[in-house]
Amino acid sequence: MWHRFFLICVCALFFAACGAPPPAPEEELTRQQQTIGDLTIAFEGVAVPRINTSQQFVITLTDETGQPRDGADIYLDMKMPAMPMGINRPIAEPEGDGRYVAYSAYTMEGDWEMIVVVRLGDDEYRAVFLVVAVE
Ligand SMILES: [Cu+2]
Repeated sequence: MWHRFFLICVCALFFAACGAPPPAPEEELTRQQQTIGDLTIAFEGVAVPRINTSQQFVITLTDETGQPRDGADIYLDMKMPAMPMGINRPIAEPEGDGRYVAYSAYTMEGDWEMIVVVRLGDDEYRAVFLVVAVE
């Protein structure tokens, strides 16, 4: 009986301590992707990025058969849905093999929308990826 009571206390303490901690910054990468029509846009960056540190973003384009798509003009539009944050639109430079790389920094902790704007010929594609930046 005492043993059981002790266990309940330990669990209660555990949940009190670990209720809703802010995510810890880490270097682990996250990869998210969206398919819009015939184009798949993948976004890769640090999963839980720290603010005001240089971040690398890798955009990968593939067509409906999984082949890499080169020749696109791409920029990212970094926005916070909660407030106007000024313009932060890094251009992604092509590296070949459907890969494009951009650099910028998150300037505030919280929810960011990473809007990837892709122009391929006359077509424009927009994919939105969500990232939470921490202090
Ligand atoms: Cu903000």
